Amino acid sequence: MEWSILFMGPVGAGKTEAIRSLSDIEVVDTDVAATDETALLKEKTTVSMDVGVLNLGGGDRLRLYGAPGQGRFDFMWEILVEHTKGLVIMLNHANPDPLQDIAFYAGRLKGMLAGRTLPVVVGVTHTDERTDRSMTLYLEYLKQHPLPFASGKVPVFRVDARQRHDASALMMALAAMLEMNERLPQTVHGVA
Ligand SMILES: Nc1nc2c(ncn2[C@@H]2O[C@H](COP(=O)(O)OP(=O)(O)O)[C@@H](O)[C@H]2O)c(=O)[nH]1
Ligand SMILES: [Mg+2]
Repeated sequence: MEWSILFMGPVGAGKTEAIRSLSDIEVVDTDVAATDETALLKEKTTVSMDVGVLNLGGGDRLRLYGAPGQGRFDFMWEILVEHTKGLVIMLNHANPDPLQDIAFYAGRLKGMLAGRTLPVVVGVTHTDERTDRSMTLYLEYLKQHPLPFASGKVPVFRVDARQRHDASALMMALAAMLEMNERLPQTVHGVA
């Protein structure tokens, strides 16, 4: 099987770094020339998107996409979200208000997914830079504000995106959820 995975989150959360750590191919850093109202008058704005591949063995692989961080590139977000089978929400623990970040992405994703559900994992980076702040922040937030587009429980991982081991743990969790989603309907169907 092959699944497309989308990494979303604020600039600096480690999306590019995680995809670089994971990818078995050299990461393609696509510079997409995008025009908006101002750009029509002035120069082109360049937005960077990452593309990588992670081989899981047995012919299974994940295609990894890092979404551009800027909210105004909505058209790209919509295309990426439409085609993705799983989501990684990356958060920077050292940002001023990471809960505001998760709320922002949750809101946008809810709108774009329009009732669809899919496996979601949360990766929290830069925990080495904010040791005074607890990880339970995220678990409590998710308990109080469950993600309506998540097909199951949303695991929260402490991730240093520079470490392949950390990023892999995130991917293994997501791959297991994807595989369950593929096989469970068949099993249920078979039993019924
Ligand atoms: N100290 C620290 N730096 C990290 C961690 N994770 C990622 N980084 C660094 O944070 C910076 C921003 O990461 P990047 O992948 O460019 O973020 P993006 O904007 O989401 O693509 C890079 O220099 C990463 O190496 C972490 O857990 N701790
Ligand atoms: Mg990036």
